[in-house]
Amino acid sequence: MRPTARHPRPRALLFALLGALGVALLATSPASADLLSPEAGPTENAQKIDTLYWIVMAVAIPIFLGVEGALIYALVKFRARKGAVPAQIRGNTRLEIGWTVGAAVIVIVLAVVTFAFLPAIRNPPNSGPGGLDVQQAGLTSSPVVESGAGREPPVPPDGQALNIDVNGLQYVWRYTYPDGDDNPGNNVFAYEQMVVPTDTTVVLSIRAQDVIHSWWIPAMGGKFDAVPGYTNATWFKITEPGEWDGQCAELCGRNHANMVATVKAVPPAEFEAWLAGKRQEIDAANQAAAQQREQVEAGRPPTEPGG
Ligand SMILES: [Cu+2]
Repeated sequence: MRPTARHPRPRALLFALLGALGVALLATSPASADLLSPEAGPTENAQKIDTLYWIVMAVAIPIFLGVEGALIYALVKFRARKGAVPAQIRGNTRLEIGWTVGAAVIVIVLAVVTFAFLPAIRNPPNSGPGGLDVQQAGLTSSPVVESGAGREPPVPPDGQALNIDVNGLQYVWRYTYPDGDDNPGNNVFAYEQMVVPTDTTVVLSIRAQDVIHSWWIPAMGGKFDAVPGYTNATWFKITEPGEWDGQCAELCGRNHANMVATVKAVPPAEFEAWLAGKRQEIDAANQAAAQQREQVEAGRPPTEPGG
């Protein structure tokens, strides 16, 4: 049967499908962000991860091109031809020792470079001069409610960081802020959007209360498993105001795709105003709930809050 508009060739159909798949993949925003390396976001640890990635690439790409080039050259040059018999070579000690030692040296150099980078990726620095003074703001406590197994939150050299508790639940991220005391009952909390002060070292304790989730703001470098019964930790320090999007990166149920997150960095004064506003909102809601509870207990129908 000749191919017609109604019966296209299977191969054309395959190419069209592959093309559509390629366009779909490229159209997703993470794909167009940083094609070959992780995002180098607004925080030092993400930038260090990105730099390390490029150092490894600078070594790996020439090796890849060299090996593939030699392979393709040999495939073409020495391909089977009628009557031609290639030279029969067995072993070349110098060459074999050479590529074994060469490979070992490359691996050792990469390991040394990686270990040199690790401390700056793992350990948070102090807050900058324009950052929030957490001691003065009374936000030194750690709001982590649940203790158990896990990684201790990293501490900057001067011991001053804004500790935020990140809790993954189906299907939203909940952030609890410190309030200066160890009673977790009246801490300020927020969902989905995490507001943080600029130039301030922010340390996250990451956990989950139902199933496994994964905290992932690509620009902040790395994914962090949020596991029930285990507290994970990471940090960031953002110098300029801005907003960075993320997404739960562990399939956690049917609304996993909607489990998004944003980190919004604002100047310290704006952050404190936001925190105070949140506290008022939460207090007002608690009062309204208490009022309704009283009315229900007294047998009267509850009125709308504020009505
Ligand atoms: Cu999730």
